[in-house]
Order: sequence, then C-alpha cells, then structure tokens
Amino acid sequence: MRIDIITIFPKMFEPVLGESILKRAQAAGKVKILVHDLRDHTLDKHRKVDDRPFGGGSGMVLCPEPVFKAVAAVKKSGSKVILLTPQGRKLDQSMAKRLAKQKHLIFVCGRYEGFDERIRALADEEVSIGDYILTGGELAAMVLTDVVSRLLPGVLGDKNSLNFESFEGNLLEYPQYTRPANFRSMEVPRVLLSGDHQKIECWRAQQALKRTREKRPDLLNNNNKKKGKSKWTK
Ligand code: 6GU
Repeated sequence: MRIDIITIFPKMFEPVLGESILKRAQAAGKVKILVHDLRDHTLDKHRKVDDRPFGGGSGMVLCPEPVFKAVAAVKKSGSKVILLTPQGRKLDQSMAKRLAKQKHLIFVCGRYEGFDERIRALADEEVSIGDYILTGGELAAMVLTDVVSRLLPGVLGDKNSLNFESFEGNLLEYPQYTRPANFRSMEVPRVLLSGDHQKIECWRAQQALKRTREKRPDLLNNNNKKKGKSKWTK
C-alpha cells in the first residue's frame, strides 16, 4: 500500500514513522508512506496556506489552491482521498479493515480553525478519530496510518496476534500473563498453568465476555455494526 500525507507540519510525522512497526513495515516494502509539505504547493513567496474568513470571524482558514495542487500532485486513478476532520465519520476497526484493502490512500490534514469548504470536494471520505477536538488533523493521520498499516499482510510478525485482539467479534481481549507465576503475591490464574488447552480457551472466552460486559457494554449492544466474527461467536 501507498499512503501520501499532506500537512503543514511534515516534521511531526518523522518520529512516529521512524520507529517500531511502522519503520519496519516501510523498510520491508509493505507500505510506502510519503509526507508532503503543503507549503511546497503555494505560489507566493511567503508560502501562504491560509487566509482570513470571508464574512469575518476569528482565526484563519486553509486556502483551497495549495490543497488542490498537493492532492493533484499525488493522485492517481484508484487513489482514495481522506480528509481528517472532527466532522468526519468516526474511525473504528471495521473502517480500518476496509481502508487497509485500498492500494493508495491520501490523507489531507485539516487545521483546527478550519479549511475552505470547497476542499471537501476533493475528499472521497471524511474521517474523525473521536469526539474531541485536536489542534489539527496530523495526530489523527498518524493514528489512521498506524491502524491501517498494521493490518497489511506481513506487517505483524505473528499472524495470530491479529486474530484474537480487542474488537474482534465485538469482544475485548482476555487477560494475559507472563512470568513470574507469582509476582508480589499476585498469582497467575491456575488454569493458564494447567497445560489444558481446551480449558484455557474456554476460560479466555469467558473472561473476554466478562470484561466486555464490565468495561464496554456498548460493544455488545452494537452487533449490527460489525461483521468481524471471533471463534467465540461462530
Ligand atoms: Cl481528524 N481533526 C481534528 N482537528 N480533531 C479531531 C479529529 C481530526 N478527530 C478527532 N478530533
């Protein structure tokens, strides 16, 4: 997959793209991520990307011209243009899975004060990462890059780690333990040390359900939305 990110703060992305799984995925050629400075697509010597709003009001508004140019410079047939804005559809795991099937994503980072409404015409989709306001779309673009990239074939080493994670089949993940079996008098549940794989599976299923009921009952009342099935709900 290829991801192009259009932003006025390209440096914000360096530390995130340059570490850990995103770094490895790029090095292995599983995903190609290019960050573009919106100011490179301005025509004036001040490299101006925003202006005062028509009709008055506080703050500055992102101008359409540089954004249209920047998108045109990377767009090919089959590209999907996504505008990061708090007005977008809220990101969830099923949206991530759908986007992970695309060949080419273009993320346009909006600014908190707003962008010219005509920029919306460029977007195939508008995406938000939650009901709160960020100072800009950059952190949202990083979140989207991360959730999509880790779903690409070969990005996560262990195939199973995708199968049983949270939100599969609308359930939170079961509790996990590692050594030591007794840590400061806190014991690992005995069943996990039993070696009885059927029992362990059963315990994990019960725990996942219990946890979800306790922490995120909304996920259980939300079955209509998700298509993902876990082995527990088959
Ligand atoms: Cl995509 N942008 C901004 N500015 N705030 C947000 C957001 C995006 N998603 C949630 N809050």
